Amino acid sequence: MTRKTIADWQALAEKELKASPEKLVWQTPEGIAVKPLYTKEDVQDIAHLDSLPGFAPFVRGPRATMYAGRPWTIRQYAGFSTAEESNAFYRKALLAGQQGVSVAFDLATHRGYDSDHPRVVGDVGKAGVAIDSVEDMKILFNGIPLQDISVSMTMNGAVIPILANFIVTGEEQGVSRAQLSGTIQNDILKEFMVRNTYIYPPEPSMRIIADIIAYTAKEMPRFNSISISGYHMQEAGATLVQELAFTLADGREYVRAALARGLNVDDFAGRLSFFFAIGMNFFMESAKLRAARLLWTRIMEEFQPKKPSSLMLRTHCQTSGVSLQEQDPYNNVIRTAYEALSAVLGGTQSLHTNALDEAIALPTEFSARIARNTQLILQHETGVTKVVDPLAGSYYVESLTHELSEKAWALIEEVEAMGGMTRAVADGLPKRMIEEAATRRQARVDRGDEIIVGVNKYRLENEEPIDILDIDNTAVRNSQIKRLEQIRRQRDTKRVEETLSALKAVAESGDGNLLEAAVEAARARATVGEISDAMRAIFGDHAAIPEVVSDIYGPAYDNDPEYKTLTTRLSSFAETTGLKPKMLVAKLGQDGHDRGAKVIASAFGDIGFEIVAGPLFQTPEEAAELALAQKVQILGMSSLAAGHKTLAPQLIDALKARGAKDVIVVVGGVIPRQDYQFLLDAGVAAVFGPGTNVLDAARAILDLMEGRRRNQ
Ligand code: MLC
Ligand code: 5AD
Repeated sequence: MTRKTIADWQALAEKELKASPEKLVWQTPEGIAVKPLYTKEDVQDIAHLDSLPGFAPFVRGPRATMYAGRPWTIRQYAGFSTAEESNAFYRKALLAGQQGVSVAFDLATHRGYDSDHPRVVGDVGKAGVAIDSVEDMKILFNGIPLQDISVSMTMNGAVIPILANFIVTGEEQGVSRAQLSGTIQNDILKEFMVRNTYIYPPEPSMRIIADIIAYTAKEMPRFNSISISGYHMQEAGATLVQELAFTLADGREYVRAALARGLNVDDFAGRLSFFFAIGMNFFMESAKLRAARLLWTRIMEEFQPKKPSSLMLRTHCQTSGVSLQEQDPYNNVIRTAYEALSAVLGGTQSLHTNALDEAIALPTEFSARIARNTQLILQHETGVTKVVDPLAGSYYVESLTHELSEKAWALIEEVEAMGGMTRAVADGLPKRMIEEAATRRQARVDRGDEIIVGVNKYRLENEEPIDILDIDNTAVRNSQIKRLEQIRRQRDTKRVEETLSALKAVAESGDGNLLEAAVEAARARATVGEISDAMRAIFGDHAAIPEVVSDIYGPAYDNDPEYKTLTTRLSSFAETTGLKPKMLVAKLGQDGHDRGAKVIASAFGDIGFEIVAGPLFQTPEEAAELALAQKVQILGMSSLAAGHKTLAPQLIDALKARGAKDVIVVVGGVIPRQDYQFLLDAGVAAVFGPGTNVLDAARAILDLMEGRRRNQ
C-alpha cells in the first residue's frame, strides 16, 4: 500500500463533499480557523510537545502525577440566605462527597454594606449568604474544621473585612491563621471590567490586593492570596482568547503590585491561583487551560524566580453559567457534564459544576446533588483520573493549545503596550472588546447561526415548570438586623472606634497593613459595613460611567427582511409621534451583572431606539428620577440577582409618586416564570426571561408603545 498524503486526502474529501474541503473550515469567535483535519504536520514545530507534567512550562499539568496521585477538588460554590442555612447546606454537601467549601456571599456583603443599609433592601441573602460580622462567619463555619477543609471565598470588594472575619473565626475555633487553607478571590481588575462588585477606585483597590498578598505570604502559608479570574469575562461574553489574555495580564499586574510592595517573588508567587470558565467548545476549553499554564510560565520567567512553583499556574474551573438555559432545563445536566470533562482533560485543580436550574435561580438541594454527582461520577466511574493529560499528542488539541497561546500572547502584548492592565482597564479597552463579543454572540444566537438546543432550535411547545429555590429576603434581612442590633449592644464601643480609627490611619498614611488593622477591628466586632466605611472615608467610592457599543446588530442583520421591517416600523412610529422611542436601561440594587443590559442597550440602539444607559446600583427612586429627567417612554429594568420582586414594585411606585405613570416598565433577565404574574400585577408591562430573542423583545415593546398610543 502506498503511503497517502494530504493531497490524497484533499482529493478524496473533495469527492465526498462535491466541494472544496475549505468550506468546512470553522471560523471560531476567537478568530481561529479550525480545519476539518489535523495531522502530524500541524504539530511539527510546536516546542511544548516534549514537555512533561510537573515541569515548566507545565502544559501537561502542574503536578507530576496529576489526578493519578490526587484527583481535583470537588468544590461546589454555594451560599444563600442566612449563615445558619448555608452552614447546614455545606455540612450536608461535605458528607455527600464534596471535598472543599466555596462561599458565595450576597451582594450587600460584596459591596461592603451591612444588611440594614437602605441601599440593599432587595439584595440581602439573595444571591449568596449575608455576612455582617464575625458572629455570622462563626455560624457559617460551625462544625467545619478549618484546619482540614480548604475554604474558598469569592470576595473582591469587601475583601478586607471578610478575610479579617475569616481569620478571627479561625482563631476563635482554635485554628491559627498559619493553619488556614483556602483561597480568597481578591481580584479587583476583573471587577472593573466585568463583574462590578468593586467599592473603591482602582488605585487603593490595588493597594488592598498588595496588602493581602503581603499579609498572607507572611502569616498564612497554606492560603492562596488571590484567584485571578477569567471566569466572569467569559460569562460576560469574552472569547476564550480574551479570557486567557486579560486574566494572565491581570496576574502580571498583581505580581508587579506585590513586587512594588517590596516582596520577593518566591515568597508569594506559589500562592497565586487562577480561575477559568469552561464553556461548550469542548476541545478548545481543554486547550485553553494547557495554554494558560504555558503562558503563565512565560510571564513569570521575566521576574526570575528561583522556585519552580513560582512559575506554576494552578486553577479552579467552573462550568459555564451562560451556556445553561431556562428552556428544557434538564439539557443543562448534559451540557455541564461535557464542560466538566473538558475542564478535567485540561487539568484543573478544583472544579465547580453548575446546577440545572442555573438560568433561573440558585440551586435547590436536588439540583445541587445532581451537579455534585456529575463530578463524583467523573472522578470515580470513568477512569479519567488514571492517566495524566490524556489529550497530549492529539494533533488537534496540541495545535489549538499553540494557536490559543499565540493569539492570547499577542493580546497580552497589546495590553503591555498600553502600559499594563490597570491602564487598559482605566481606558476601558478590555470591557469594550468583551461587550462587543457578547453582543456579536447574542446576534448569532438570535439569527440561529449558533444553535442552542431547546432555545433557538427544537424548542418545546410546553415547558414543564421545575421546583426552584425561593428566598424570603425580608425574613433574612430582619434576622440579620436583629443580630446586628445585638452585636452593637454587646460590644465594647470604645474598642470598636479605636480599631476603626487605627484602620483609617493605615489607609490614610499608606504605612502598615490594611488587613492586619482590619483583623483588630473584626476582633472588636466592627461590622463588614463599618470596616468598609472606614476605608471609604479615605479611599472614596468608585463610580463607572456606562458605555454602550454600537453597530453590531445592524451589520449582523444586514439585508435581513425581518430586521428591515422592524427598523422601518420603528422609524414610522417616530415620524407619526414626532418622538424617537427612548428607553432607559436600568440596573437596580447591588446587582452588577450587566451583560444582558449592555447587549439590550447596544442592540436596541442599532435598531433605532434612543438609549439611556443607567448607572449601576441605582435605587428605584434614583432610576425613576433619571427616567423623568431623560423623558423616556420605556424603562427596561434588567435583573439578574433575584431582587426583582422587591425592586420592580418599588420602581413602579417611585414612578407613580413622581407623576410618571405613563412610562412603560418592562423587566428582563433571570426571572422565574413563577414570578411573571406577580410582576404583571405590580404594573410591569412585559417580562423577558432568559432565552428571549432580542428582536422579539423589541417588537413586543413597539407593540406596547403603539397600544398605549391608540388608547390615549
Ligand atoms: C495536588 N496535591 C498533590 C497532588 N495534586 N499532592 C501530591 N500529588 C498530587 N498529584 C496537593 C497540592 O500541592 C495541595 O497541597 C493539595 O494537594 C491540594 O491540591 P490543590 O491542587 O492545591 O487543590 P485545592 O486545595 O483545591 O486548591 C485549588 C486552587 C485554589 C489552587 C485552584 O485556589 C482553589 O481552591 N480555588 C477555588 C476557587 C473557587 O472556589 N472559586 C469560586 C469562584 S465562584 P499544598 O500543601 O501544596 O497546598 C465565582 C462566581 C461569582 O466567582 O461570580 O460569584
Ligand atoms: N450558589 C451557587 N452557585 C452560585 N453562583 C453564583 N452564586 C451562587 C450561589 N449563591 C454560580 C452560578 C453563576 C456563577 C457566577 O456562579 O453558576 O452563574
